[in-house]
Amino acid sequence: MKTLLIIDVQNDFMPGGSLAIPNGDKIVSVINTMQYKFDLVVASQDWHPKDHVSFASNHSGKKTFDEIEIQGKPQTLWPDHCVQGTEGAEFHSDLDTKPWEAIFRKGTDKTIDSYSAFYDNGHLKSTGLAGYLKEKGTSQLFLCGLAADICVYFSIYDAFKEGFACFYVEDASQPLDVENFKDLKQEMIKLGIQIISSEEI
Ligand code: VGL
Ligand code: ZN
Repeated sequence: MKTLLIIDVQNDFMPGGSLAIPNGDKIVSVINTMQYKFDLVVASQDWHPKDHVSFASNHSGKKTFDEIEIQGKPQTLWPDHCVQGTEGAEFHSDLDTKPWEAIFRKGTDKTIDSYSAFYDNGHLKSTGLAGYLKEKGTSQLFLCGLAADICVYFSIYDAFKEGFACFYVEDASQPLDVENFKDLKQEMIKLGIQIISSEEI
């Protein structure tokens, strides 16, 4: 059974947003078309409280994109983004959410960041997504969205570890940092994750 998992296609990650991904808006129409080819469609939504630990604004003397340590783990400090209840946290207004069966929110705990839609960055708590997908009978999991080198990458990695056959849909995703993503893509290929285009589905 084929499931599509759409990662964080939200206003703050769009050009003009607080944590803009270059060409982030280009994937919206691709997703709108391809999602009807799946048996099940689910999405994740980055959903932070205002006082979230990943925001540079909550660390005096630090600026955005600084690296700090939190509970012994490296943490990039981001601009405020996807704050619960704000316009920036909403999905892109052209995105067709009708076929989505469920939305999994992440990053809701102010003390830890959560790039993956499955687990927080410390792998301490599960969102329940892996269990949900398994109970629904997912065998093949297709992932897309924003940002390819951050939340999509970490979600794919966890999905692979959970035993799903994973496919990365390249034209339905965009990275924050193209150079960084080149290496991550090679890692994905080594793991056995298939890189495909939406037309191949
Ligand atoms: C993301 C950085 C911080 C993402 C979320 O969706 O890729 N990146 N929070
Ligand atoms: Zn975030």
